[in-house]
Amino acid sequence: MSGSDCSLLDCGAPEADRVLDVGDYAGGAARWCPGCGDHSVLSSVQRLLADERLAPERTMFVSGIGCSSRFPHYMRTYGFHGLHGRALPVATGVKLERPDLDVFVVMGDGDCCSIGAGHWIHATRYNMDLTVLLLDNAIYGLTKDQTSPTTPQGFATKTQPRGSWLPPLNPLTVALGVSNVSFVAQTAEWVPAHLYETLKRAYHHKGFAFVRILQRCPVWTPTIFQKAVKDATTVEVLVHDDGVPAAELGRSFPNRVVHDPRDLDGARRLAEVTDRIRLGLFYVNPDAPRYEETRALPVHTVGERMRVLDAELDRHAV
Ligand SMILES: Cc1ncc(C[n+]2csc(CCOP(=O)(O)OP(=O)(O)O)c2C)c(N)n1
Ligand code: SF4
Ligand SMILES: [Mg+2]
Repeated sequence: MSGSDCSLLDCGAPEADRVLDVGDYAGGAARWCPGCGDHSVLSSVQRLLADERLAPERTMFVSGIGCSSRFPHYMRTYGFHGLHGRALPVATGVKLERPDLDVFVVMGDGDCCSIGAGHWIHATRYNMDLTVLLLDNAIYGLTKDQTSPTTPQGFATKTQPRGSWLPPLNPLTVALGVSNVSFVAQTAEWVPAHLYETLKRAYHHKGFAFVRILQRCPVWTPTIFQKAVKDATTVEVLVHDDGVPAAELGRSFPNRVVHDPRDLDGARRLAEVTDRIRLGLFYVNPDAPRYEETRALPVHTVGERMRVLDAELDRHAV
């Protein structure tokens, strides 16, 4: 659409002939603080949409409430800036009614791991075809410095000025512990090549593609990723032919761990480690059943429905 008068919804050109570039996916000017990691995620997502030639009118961004949840405003696609913690139920409804849409979900750590945790667990199990981004800055950013479930133990905030009392929740091990989990990856917004490849791998996964993105908040948690940003040797990159391509990271990230992302037990072991940061695809199962498909089975009679239900339950029986 660049250089033409095409609007989001009324482009005269046939879809196949449209030429879209990154700028065509840019919405309003982002109002995040200078240096906020959300800017980097936005750039990567816009680039992904341009590279994948996604039709803006068939692409949807759903968010909750938080700094990160302003994301849909900055995309020139459809969007739904919802309620704190409720991005996933909205996205589930959208995808059920409009399976033809590409649906992206953007949540903060408070959004996803605190108030929205119940939705997160069940949405993981439902495994609907959504690309789900957790922008984890380990703090409630928008509401100005409250401890979140992922705040490191001992880190002082306005709500826990003597330091967070508890060890943080680990979003990776939580996601990997949910039955029917189908895709779990971790990346960091300050490693744009890895961020982009991870988003791309997640977008192409058919199912609930959960990506935890480590995100700097220079205002409230300026120190927590400092070591990893300054010293790449404290980071380990998961590598595998079926994983997130990491060749572009070149020599800057020398520490590599070969990990087959089909290995769930291995993924759980790798995700448990908290003394260093690991980036890559922890787990993928492209065959996990998706709710939109199991729900849409072409059955009509009660007997047929019972048989399908029995077969589905038997599949999960130990
Ligand atoms: C039901 C409800 N509870 C609380 C709030 C207040 N609130 C808005 S955003 C937010 C936390 C945001 O933190 P996070 O989800 O981590 O996003 P960030 O701002 O860090 O990107 C809270 C507690 C709200 N808007 N609605
Ligand atoms: S408060 Fe933190 S998370 Fe929010 S926009 Fe500013 S830097 Fe980003
Ligand atoms: Mg946050």
